[in-house]
Amino acid sequence: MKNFQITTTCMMALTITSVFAEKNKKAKIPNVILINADDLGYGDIACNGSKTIHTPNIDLLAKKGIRFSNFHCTASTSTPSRYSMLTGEYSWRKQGTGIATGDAGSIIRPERFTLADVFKNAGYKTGVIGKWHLGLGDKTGTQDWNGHITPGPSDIGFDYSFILAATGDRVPCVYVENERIVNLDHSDPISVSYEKNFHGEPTGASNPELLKLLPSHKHDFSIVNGISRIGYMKGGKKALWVDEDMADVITGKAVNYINENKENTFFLYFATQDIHVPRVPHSRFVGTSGMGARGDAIMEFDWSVGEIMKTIKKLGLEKNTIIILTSDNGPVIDDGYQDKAVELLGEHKPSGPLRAGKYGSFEGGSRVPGIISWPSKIKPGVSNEIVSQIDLLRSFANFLQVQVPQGAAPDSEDHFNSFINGSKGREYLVTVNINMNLSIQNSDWKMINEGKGGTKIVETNLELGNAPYDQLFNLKTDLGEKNNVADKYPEIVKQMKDKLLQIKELKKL
Ligand code: NG6
Ligand code: CA
Repeated sequence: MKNFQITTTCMMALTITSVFAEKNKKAKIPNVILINADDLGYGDIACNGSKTIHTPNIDLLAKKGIRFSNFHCTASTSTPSRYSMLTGEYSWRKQGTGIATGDAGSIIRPERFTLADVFKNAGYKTGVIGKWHLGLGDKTGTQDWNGHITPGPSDIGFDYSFILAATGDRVPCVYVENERIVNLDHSDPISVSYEKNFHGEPTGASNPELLKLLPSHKHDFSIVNGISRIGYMKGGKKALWVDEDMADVITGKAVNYINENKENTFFLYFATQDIHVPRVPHSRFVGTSGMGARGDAIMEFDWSVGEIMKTIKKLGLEKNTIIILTSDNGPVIDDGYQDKAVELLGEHKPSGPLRAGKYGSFEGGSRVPGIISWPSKIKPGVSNEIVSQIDLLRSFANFLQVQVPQGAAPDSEDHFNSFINGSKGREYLVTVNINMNLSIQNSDWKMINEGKGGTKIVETNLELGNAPYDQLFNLKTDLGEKNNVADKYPEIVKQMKDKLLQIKELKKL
């Protein structure tokens, strides 16, 4: 009887889904392309006020859509930020959502309802191309890299995937297409370890003479393409990526994906490796920013955005395609390689007017570029409303009339109208830093909860915002978070702390 009930419920869900999918098809619902850059700071794009960088394609996108000045990811590092965006759940509710190794098991388990499921249930074709960093396979360190690496993106709503398992600086340095390594020669199998090196394999630490880019800290394990990484790998020579070609490869895949799906309605999650380390842009971008590898990688990212824009225009899809451009966390200058990013930075301010950047609790860590264009519906402009990537899930679900299962996406709110016409956004937003310390903000105030951890990552020269006491900043008058006014406004600190507690407790899964 129980089984019968479950089956009936499932079938009803399927029927409802397909009715909506059919209806949506007829209504010419928009394609959606979500471009997520890696470590791109608020101040790294010209349209956010920077005079030191040239980003013509991103600026054009902003001109056609809404540019948000208060657009947030939920965490100042990649894995938790991406986790929240795809699941609609704050990462700090779930263990194991810190920065993932390249051999991490799937962090978003197959039973989870995701942003990709929203689109899939609405009848879209769904694809992810680029940086994944959410784990693959069942358990950490046990994947069959030479076979079907499952579970993976196809288990959480993506029909198609062409991804890097983790990041550019972590092994395995191969592309994984639909959960299988691309160009794998089975006579040269791949082994991966985050514990120990494979016998006789060179590393950055033991063989620096083999390196074309030296590490500045850590990143001295296995060597691939003359660059030492985090983690050890062996084999798979034909499958190894060439960093200089990565933007061309993934942008090419994204363009193909759009071309192949021009008759369908599609959702493409395009997550670039730019501008994360190692920053090794293609030679045609080298020297274009006058700022060294970091600036050149921004130029390369801008090019990728332009290729996507050109493609939808050429196919006549521009009017009815929503493009969302954002970043997974704030900026960092030296993140582990001697790429002269610090020396050549000049006057450029990667966080713009914001304090600090990646890893930390200050605004530079989680207030990121945010642009949304949809030429047939959006009136171009600027919005100062608080919006967050975590709300994409419920916003699109409600827009597409897709039912979010009970208990799923507990922190995601419907702010479709804020995304599309800049109307009132979120009231409160919680963000988390690398030390798991929480902050809460509204449009006036930001309270960084007392927490543990050092004040700075010395190697990256980035403030973390940790303090053993509460900090309060008035974002309206002190966007740069220079003056901690917690002592002056204890009642506001209390109100923010109470709200944080309420959010923490009310929404336990
Ligand atoms: C850090 C790495 C950094 C980068 C980061 C993840 C060291 C010292 N630093 O641990 O280089 O890889 O993890 O970045 O190893 S993220 O954008 O993917 O979160
Ligand atoms: Ca990142």
